[in-house]
Amino acid sequence: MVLKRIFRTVIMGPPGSGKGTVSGRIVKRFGLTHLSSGDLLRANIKAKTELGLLMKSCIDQGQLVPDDIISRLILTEMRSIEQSSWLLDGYPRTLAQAETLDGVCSVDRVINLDIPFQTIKQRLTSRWLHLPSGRVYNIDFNPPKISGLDDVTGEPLIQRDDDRPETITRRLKSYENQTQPVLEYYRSKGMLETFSGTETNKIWPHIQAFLSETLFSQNENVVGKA
Ligand code: G5P
Ligand code: MG
Repeated sequence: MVLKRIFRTVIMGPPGSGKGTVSGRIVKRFGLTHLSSGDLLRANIKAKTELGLLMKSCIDQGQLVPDDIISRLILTEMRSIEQSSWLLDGYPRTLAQAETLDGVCSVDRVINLDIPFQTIKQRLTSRWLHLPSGRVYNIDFNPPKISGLDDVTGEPLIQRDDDRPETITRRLKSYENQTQPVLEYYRSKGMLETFSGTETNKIWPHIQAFLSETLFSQNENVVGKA
């Protein structure tokens, strides 16, 4: 008999390390449900919700939004996917957030993208985004078929306000100070799997092999999308 269970995973890495790009591939290949804290915040900003308006300046300045606000937002959203296997992108990124997440569920594995900061700075200045779906493009790496337009919907692409060079530097600093301790937290629990490199296409086969092994080993089959 095939055992079916839910698989809960987190993807971590500095700003621009490819969390969104790799998440898109994991969703396509393994059917996990993707939940990105940054996409959720940007959707709130676009919809001009009270929370979005409050958080916009914080995000544009490259600072983390307060723990209680992001935790409430993410945990509310997680209720609708609790019966699916999921992939959290961008949360948790402080120790307080990691402890909050631990209080509501147990994470199975944490994928860590270890990409040099210099590589990241070059990538982010040429990133383009389809805001409604979170699909990311890059002029050098994966350009849209038609310049400035989303491949799937044909809608216009935007550049993120927090992708200005001085803001990128601040985001990397905040990653070092506030998020790297979370990596230690998961490493000490034996949950962290690190993938190092400068190119997503070279890292991806290793992530794919790791997930295939983890998800389908010992006759275990995870539950995909609900
Ligand atoms: P986000 O939205 O979570 P970040 O800063 O963590 O933002 P970001 O910028 O979204 O991360 P990413 O998802 O890791 O980066 O990377 P990506 O978008 O896939 O790839 C970056 C670019 O590189 C793309 O153009 C892609 O096409 C290209 N690329 C990928 N691979 C390659 C490659 O091999 N070669 C090349 N040349 N290009 C490549 O959070 C935003 C803000 O929201 C708040 C904070 O203010 C944060 O700054 N926030 C939170 N605050 C508190 N707590 C939380 N948990 C929060 N979550 C979000
Ligand atoms: Mg992202």
